[in-house]
Amino acid sequence: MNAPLFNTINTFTQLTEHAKTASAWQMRDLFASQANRFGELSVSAAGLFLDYSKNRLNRETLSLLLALARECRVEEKREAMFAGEIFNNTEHRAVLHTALRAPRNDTVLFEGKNVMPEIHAVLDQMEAFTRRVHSGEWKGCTGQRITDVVKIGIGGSDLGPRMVCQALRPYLRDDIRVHFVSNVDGHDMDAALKPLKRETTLFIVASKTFTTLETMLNAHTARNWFLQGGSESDLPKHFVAISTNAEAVTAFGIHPDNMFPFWDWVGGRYSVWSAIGLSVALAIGYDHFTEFLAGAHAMDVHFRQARPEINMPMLLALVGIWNRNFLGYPSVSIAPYLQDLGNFPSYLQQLEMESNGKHVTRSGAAVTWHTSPVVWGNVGTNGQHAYFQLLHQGTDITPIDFITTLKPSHKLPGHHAALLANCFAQSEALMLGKTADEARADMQAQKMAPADIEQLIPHRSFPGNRPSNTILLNSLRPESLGALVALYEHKTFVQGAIWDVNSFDQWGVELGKVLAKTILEEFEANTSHPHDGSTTGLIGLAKAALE
Ligand code: G6Q
Repeated sequence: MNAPLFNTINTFTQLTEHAKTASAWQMRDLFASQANRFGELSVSAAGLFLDYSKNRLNRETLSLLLALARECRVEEKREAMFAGEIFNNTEHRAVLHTALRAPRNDTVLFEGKNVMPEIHAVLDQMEAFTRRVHSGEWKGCTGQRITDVVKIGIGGSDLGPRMVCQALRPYLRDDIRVHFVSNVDGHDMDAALKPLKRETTLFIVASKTFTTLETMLNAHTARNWFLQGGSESDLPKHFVAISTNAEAVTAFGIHPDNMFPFWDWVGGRYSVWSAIGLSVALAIGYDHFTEFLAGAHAMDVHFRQARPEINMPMLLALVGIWNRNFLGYPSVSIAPYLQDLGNFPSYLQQLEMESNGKHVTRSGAAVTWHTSPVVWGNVGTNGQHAYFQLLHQGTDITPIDFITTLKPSHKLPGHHAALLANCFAQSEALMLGKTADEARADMQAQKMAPADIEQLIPHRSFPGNRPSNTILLNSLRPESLGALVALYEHKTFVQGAIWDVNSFDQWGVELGKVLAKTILEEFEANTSHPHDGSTTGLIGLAKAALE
């Protein structure tokens, strides 16, 4: 789909000019001059609330950004994705993760065929399997029920289920424990296996391609561990696979009946909604898994139907574009004020950076504008006691997404009010900063010596004017988590559409996979390939140590 290049369109020039004025604005003043700024610059959708008023923008900025989205044909591109067109143009694939969470009776066409029956056949397979495991009907090799699941997979086949299982901790069943192993570092698998018993453990090997080095090595290690005390004929009771590659699954020795398929039109980092979510269903129960899908679907409907002015993913994306491309901020920090969202920054890091960390347009021309910012972060309040110093007073300005819930899932008194107070205080402090006069008044109140006060003012005053969004959920439940993840998926989509990059390939990741295989062969077969001097030197040191 051809759209004019981002930096050649009219609104790009207008926004560039506008940003020159905006960089002098103080958010304090914007709040003072716009009485209902909070009401005007906030939006609700699918049970989520987004406050984007603490950004350096005004009504004119917003209307220019909305015009930018129109000029970049974001809505047309959105429809092309939902309609199953070959949107991933470098891999010749459709992009249909949204169909995975659509209701059974919807029609989603891909190459003229409705994909919904296939999707729901796999969901039915997942449901039947999950219920058999939970009821104890699915038995291990000695007739005992499964108590532990080891989910093996990496990247897009790991981060989603890992993040969701942590986020929905209050929903975890107490009759089954799900463990995640992703790293090829043997310490990961070793630690996971140590407390487990073969006869009550189920391994899920999740890999879209079923060729990924780390996952295949971990899967073989798991199989060898199992076979030390079990027999080949017992494997079907203890190993299932999730993949698009049936041939490789069979070659590994997993029975086709134990395979849960998905499709090449589901990108790895968009796959938690597919059979890749089987570990989630086992951990929290199938019904809660379907609530998670339903929450995402509610956000899909909103994204597809709401006018751009009140469209949450669109607005979140446009504010990000403003901060990245016009105000020039190089990174975005994610600050969930919720311990259970501890893995959410890593999840978003992959979603946004792998999707939009691109240097050419969809048609292969070099981009001459910035694409994905660096995405990083950690939970609050912990981050406050570590790197927030840089966010307040460092030389780079880093926009922050604060994410929290109005209600906790626990009943411990006092904690949630303290958490929310900190969360809101941070965005306020980042925005307001502290003037020299305010710092002076504080120190005078502490009866400090005037000479000390003047010396300390540069250190104890803050520039402020630092942007943030706040996303509020009522509580962290499967539906609201589904909506939150879908919000960021669509934000990523909109930004990729504006930057005119293919958000659904990952050739950089593929290169790393290929090169690692070559070097591994050099270790194992003691062959050598030509490399640069540094890599040759490092390989030599490792060969000597591994001998
Ligand atoms: C995701 C990426 C990447 C991928 C992993 C695992 O979008 O492509 O993170 O998910 O490399 O790949 P497999 O699922 O094929 O093992």
